[in-house]
Amino acid sequence: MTEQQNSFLPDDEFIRQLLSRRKPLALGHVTPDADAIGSALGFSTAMREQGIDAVCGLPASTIANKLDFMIRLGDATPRVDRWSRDDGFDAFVILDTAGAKRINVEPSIDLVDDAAIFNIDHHISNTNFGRHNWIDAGASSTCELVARLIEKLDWKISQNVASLLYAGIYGDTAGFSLPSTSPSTMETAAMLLRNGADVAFVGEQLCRSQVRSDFDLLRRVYDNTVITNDQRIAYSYLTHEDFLAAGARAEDIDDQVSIPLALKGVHMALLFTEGEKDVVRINLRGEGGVRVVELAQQFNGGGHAHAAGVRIKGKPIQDVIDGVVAAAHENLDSQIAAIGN
Ligand SMILES: [Mn+2]
Repeated sequence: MTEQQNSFLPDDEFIRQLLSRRKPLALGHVTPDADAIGSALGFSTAMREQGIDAVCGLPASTIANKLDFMIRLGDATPRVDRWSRDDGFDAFVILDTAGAKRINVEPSIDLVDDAAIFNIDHHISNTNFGRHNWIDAGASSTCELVARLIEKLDWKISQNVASLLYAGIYGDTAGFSLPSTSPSTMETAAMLLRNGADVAFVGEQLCRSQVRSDFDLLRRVYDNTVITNDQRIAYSYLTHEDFLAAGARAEDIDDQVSIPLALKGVHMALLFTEGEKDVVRINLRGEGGVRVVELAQQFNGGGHAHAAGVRIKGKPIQDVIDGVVAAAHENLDSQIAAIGN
């Protein structure tokens, strides 16, 4: 995290350097969510509308079913699954990605140590890996940052760009319902609406368009939910067999942790998923001011204060559950002791 926690805009040098680039590649994080897709595809589309030859790196196979509509909104922008030096990119704009290792596209940008890397993000755990970093951990979403930047630059905001950025803000704030939602978030969303963001379409796509495999997966998340520690921790899990039975993929895990989190009285919710064989992903959420980023960091994960993630390879899912749930109990007990209730 930089000191610029409430900087609403990047500094002049960041903007000057960014505007001097003619062929940037915009990238997001692995297993991209609405904010990663919205910011990478929205910003690259906005750049193209300004005559900049921007390209978006976004492997099609990594997109969740329910976020396919965002790819269609950004269809006018060329997308690549990989990049190479021969492509002639003169900058990398990395969005919504806390560390260089989490970038969604191969090969690693470490290969180009002289590259102009622009890092735009709101994760508190961002490692400032760019040459130019604009990290605002007070922002609801990277899409909010991008929308502010485009507005400041006085660029045209097309209807599709407005919808992409709105979808990212909506996704990261769980429909404007998380503590990260600020007056600025609402103002930014209103600005996007004035530019044609399609609220009903985005809402339908994100909230009311489940394919059958996603629906069947949710059924299993409900069935597998366990409540512990005086009802204060709830977790659920999906084994690799659960994915196969539902016909779902690892990429289809998004905000299903909201199911154990939805229980009354739950302060901390965890979702363990084995979408890929022998890789367990954990989504962590805290409610009512409970933090989860330190718990995630204990297992080499990261994220935001109240929403974080972990990946653990090569361990049986039951061992991961046992270890992490035990650590979650200790962590929550110490947080409650510190608050004094
Ligand atoms: Mn985000």
